[in-house]
Order: sequence, then structure tokens, then C-alpha cells
Amino acid sequence: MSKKKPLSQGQRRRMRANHEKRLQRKDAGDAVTELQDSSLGPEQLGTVISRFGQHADIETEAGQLVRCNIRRNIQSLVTGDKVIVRLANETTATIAGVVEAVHPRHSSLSRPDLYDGIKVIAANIDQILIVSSVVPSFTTQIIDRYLVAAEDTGIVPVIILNKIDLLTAEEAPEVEAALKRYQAIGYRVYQVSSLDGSGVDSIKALLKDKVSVFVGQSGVGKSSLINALLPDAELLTGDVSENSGLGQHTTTTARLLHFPSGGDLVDSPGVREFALWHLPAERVGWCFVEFRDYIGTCKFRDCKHKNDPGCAITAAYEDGKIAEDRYNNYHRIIDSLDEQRHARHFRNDND
Ligand SMILES: Nc1nc2c(ncn2[C@@H]2O[C@H](COP(=O)(O)OP(=O)(O)O)[C@@H](O)[C@H]2O)c(=O)[nH]1
Ligand SMILES: [Mg+2]
Ligand SMILES: [Zn+2]
Repeated sequence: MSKKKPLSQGQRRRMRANHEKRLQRKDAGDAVTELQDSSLGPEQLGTVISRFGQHADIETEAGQLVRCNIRRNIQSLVTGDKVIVRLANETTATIAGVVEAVHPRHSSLSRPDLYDGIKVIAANIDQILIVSSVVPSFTTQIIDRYLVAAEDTGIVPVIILNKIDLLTAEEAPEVEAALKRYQAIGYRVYQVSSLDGSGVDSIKALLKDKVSVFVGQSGVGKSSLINALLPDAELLTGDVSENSGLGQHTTTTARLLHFPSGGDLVDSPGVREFALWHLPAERVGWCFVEFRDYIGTCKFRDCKHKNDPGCAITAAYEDGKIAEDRYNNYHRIIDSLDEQRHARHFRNDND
């Protein structure tokens, strides 16, 4: 943020007067409109770095970080949103501008919410980096679950295998074969070690000019990888919480950070926990990208793609056009979603 010039007497007087007015309006219960149109500068483009309740930290195109109020008519505002802001001509103690409007999103990440049904947690993400690892164990089941969740959002997924320093000669052929299968159906795959740094430069190139999120199970090395790419990430988060006095929120709200080597990261515990929550079976099938050619060509409309007569997916699998591993993982996902649904019904029945 830019350095502040010392205030003139007139400025001080106006600030005091504004402060009085603000307090009065707070009494009237209308803090959001405390900045009047006449005291706001021209409209400009900004990006939501972080959202805290009625406020948002906005980065202007000039690279200035400003804490803003949010107009009441704005329904939803999350990290990554592109917005129109107007900066206050005089900055009050905490608020430097107003978010006037939000541009349409080209993508969004959401999660189920106890109160709102589905809650958007980040917007305008370009790629979802699915981090997996050879330790504790390499599993395509988990990767496929993340791939389905990513495909459902329409955001491009990329697979990152971390901890390759721990990949044994014994395990290597199976892991390599699995990664080749993903490449064969169009996914990019990166092998890295955040510990010894191998492959990290290729990740830097991947991140450039994009807004990325890292997702994956606990323990795969997301934090380690992010630290390798963004050595001062902690510093940056600490910075904002100090200024805002809202430090407790910084751990839960998503935040947009700039990689020194280019590109942006949107991160929060919630973002990292992005997962497959609930999808209808047909949607899961569509999220298996190599199934798409066959979807709609099965004999029966409600085909379960298992032992159903005239199933085009099963035929493709038997022809070797769909990998066995993927075919099996599809059915595992369908079964697990069914179980979840039953569990939920059971709970509801007993509530
Ligand atoms: N050998 C090795 N260990 C790693 C690597 N990356 C992370 N780890 C270790 O894996 C553990 C989990 O890493 P962490 O970054 O906390 O995973 P997260 O839960 O996904 O954030 C830690 O003990 C890390 O030191 C790596 O590339 N190689
Ligand atoms: Mg971590
Ligand atoms: Zn079928």
C-alpha cells in the first residue's frame, strides 16, 4: 500500500466530521452507505482478494489494496471476483472505498453449506491442481473423485504427483502406468518433489498468467508445495490480519495471493477441502471425460453402465477403450454417492 501523507488541518477536521456522521449513521443501522456518492472517486476495475462479512479487500488495477464496503444490492461476493470499485476521496479509519458491482464469473468453486444449501467460496479460477502423493499411498480412486468434482465446475484440472523423491523402483511402473492413462484422456500430469525441488520450475510455468487452486487430501504436501512456490505466503496473510483487526477470519476466508514467478493462488482451508459432495449419477458419468462419446448411446435411458444389456460404456470398456481402473472407479463413486444419500435419508427420518 502507498505511504500516507501527513494530514492537513482541514483534512483532520473533515475526518472528524465524517467520523461523527458515521457514528450517527451506525446508530441508524446503516453502516454500508456511510460513504456518500459525492465523496467517491471514479469507477475502476478491481479484484476481490478476500471477503470479510460486510467488507472486502480489493486490489485495484493500479495494484493498490483497499478495504471496501459492499453495496447492499450485491448478492454474492467472493475471492477472485472482478468488481467495479470507487475509492473514497478521503479514507476513513478503516474503509477506503465501495464495491459498486460484480462482473459475471467465468467459473466458481462451491461447497455445501448447512444454512444456504450451496455456498460459493471462490470465483474466476482457471485451474484446479489436484495434488496427490506416493506417500501415504498413491490412489487413483481419490484422483478420480477430484477429477469428477473439477469437471463438474468446468474448471480445468491438472494432476500433480508430489513426493516423487519417495517413489520406489518397485512402485514406479504402476504409478507411471496410471499417470499415462490420465495423459491418454487429455489430462496434464506433473511429477514433483516439494522437498528436493524437482519439477517445481515446471509448476511455476504452469501457474503463470492463471488463477489456480490446490486441492487434495491432507498429508499429500499442499502446504509444502505452496511454500516452495510462495515463500512469503504466511507473511502476506499475517500482514492483512494485522491491518484489519479481523485476523481470526483470515484462516477461514479464501485469499488471493500472487506468485512471485507469475500467476495467482486462491487459497483457504475450505478451498483445499474442495471435494465431490453430491452429484446425480448421469453427471458423474459425464465428468468421466472419456465416457462422453458413449453417453446417450446405451440401450436403456436409465442404464447403470454395469451389467445392463446394450450398455455402450461397458462395451467400450470391454473393447479396451475405457481403462479398467477408470471404469471401476466410476462405479465406486456411484456406490459411495448412493451410500451418502441413504445415510442422509436415514438421518432425516430420525430427526
Ligand atoms: N519426502 C517428501 N516429503 C514431503 C514432500 N512434500 C511434503 N512432504 C512431507 O509430507 C508431510 C505433509 O505435508 P503438508 O505440506 O503438510 O501436506 P498437506 O496436508 O497437503 O498440506 C510433511 O511432513 C511434509 O514434510 C516431498 O516432496 N517429499
Ligand atoms: Mg497443509
Ligand atoms: Zn450404459
